Amino acid sequence: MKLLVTGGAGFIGSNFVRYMVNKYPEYHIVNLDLLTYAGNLENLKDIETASNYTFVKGDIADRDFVNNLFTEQKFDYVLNFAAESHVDRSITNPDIFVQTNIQGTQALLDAAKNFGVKKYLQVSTDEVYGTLGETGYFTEETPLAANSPYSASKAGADLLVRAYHETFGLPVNITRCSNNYGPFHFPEKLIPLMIINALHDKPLPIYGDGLNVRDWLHVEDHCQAIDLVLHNGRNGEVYNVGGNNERTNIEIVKTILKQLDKPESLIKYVTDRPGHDRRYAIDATKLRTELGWQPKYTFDTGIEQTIKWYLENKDWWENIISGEYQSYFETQYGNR
Ligand code: NAD
Ligand code: TDX
Repeated sequence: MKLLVTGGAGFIGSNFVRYMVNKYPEYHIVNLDLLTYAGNLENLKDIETASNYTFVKGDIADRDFVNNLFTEQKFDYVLNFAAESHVDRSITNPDIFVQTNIQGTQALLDAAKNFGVKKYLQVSTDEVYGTLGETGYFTEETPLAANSPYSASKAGADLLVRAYHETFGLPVNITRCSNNYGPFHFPEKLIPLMIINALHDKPLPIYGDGLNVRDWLHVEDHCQAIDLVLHNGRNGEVYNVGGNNERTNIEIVKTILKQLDKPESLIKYVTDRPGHDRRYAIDATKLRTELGWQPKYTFDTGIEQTIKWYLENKDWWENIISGEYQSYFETQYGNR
């Protein structure tokens, strides 16, 4: 069984590659990644020499490249994690989001169709459903109502996946997951950014009133969900993945400060994100009842493990924040 995992050098992709390489020694995992600012082979140091793992550098939106890869190698499964993933970057530079997230997905779908893969799995997001008010949950039937260029590009990709199933009979699944956290999370995202800033006694920028709600899921629980959908998901179905861990952003930041024994005076309220979705909350009943998914972490155990990981892996994030990311960080928050 040969799996193509795209975006396997990013946060969730690298956790998934590790999970699969260790769990299925009889499978061969090919990791295709462009190594953008968010891709980092350091994330996979511990398994890079495993006999059932290969890395290939390339762009999912480069049709010739993708076609050649599928001609050279016969993939049974394709799992597409590769994406531009950061909402704030999609506000300043939407073009690359359309290119990678929509055109890249289409190039992979064409290859999956033309080379007859057994399943194409698209890793999507709850952000395609837009925003919730104070009550209610996103189910798989919630209409798509994306609000950011990022989520619009993911919604466009989801519709292409659906269309390739309906029109061409391609075997597909889509997973829509809530906010992930855990080891190897890139430090532009809320939780790692706050941990690292707090450790440096730097201000913690909270957008707006800090009362936006996200439904947090430990990345290992997400990996388990994708494994279940890959093997047992019904053809053509969407599965929501969420941990039932709704927290306001300010609660998250206060939890981190408390665990690091840092003062709340580091919190700095800054201009809100344009189009900032107010609340996300996932109903994962389908995944739990149909496929028997059970998350391993509560938010309390997960955040403790994550903070510990960042404390024990300073070299990993110091390398990242000392590079190109530093200038991004300064333009992003320097004048707020
Ligand atoms: P990430 O930004 O950490 O990683 C993305 C990876 O994709 C990087 O390794 C990057 O180099 C690679 N990549 C980017 N453009 C590429 C291209 N054109 N060709 C090949 N590789 C390319 O993202 P993440 O947080 O790990 O998210 C992975 C997937 O999960 C994305 O599709 C994202 O939309 C989805 N998702 C993420 C979350 C979350 O909370 N992080 C939640 C729900 C869904
Ligand atoms: O500095 C910050 N201050 C702040 O208040 C940052 C970076 C974020 N925030 C807020 C915005 C959000 O309400 O924290 C919340 C989480 O923000 P992000 O970490 O940027 O995540 P989010 O926008 O919710 O999107 C994430 O989850 C869904 C991923 O980046 C997406 O790829 C995924 O689809």
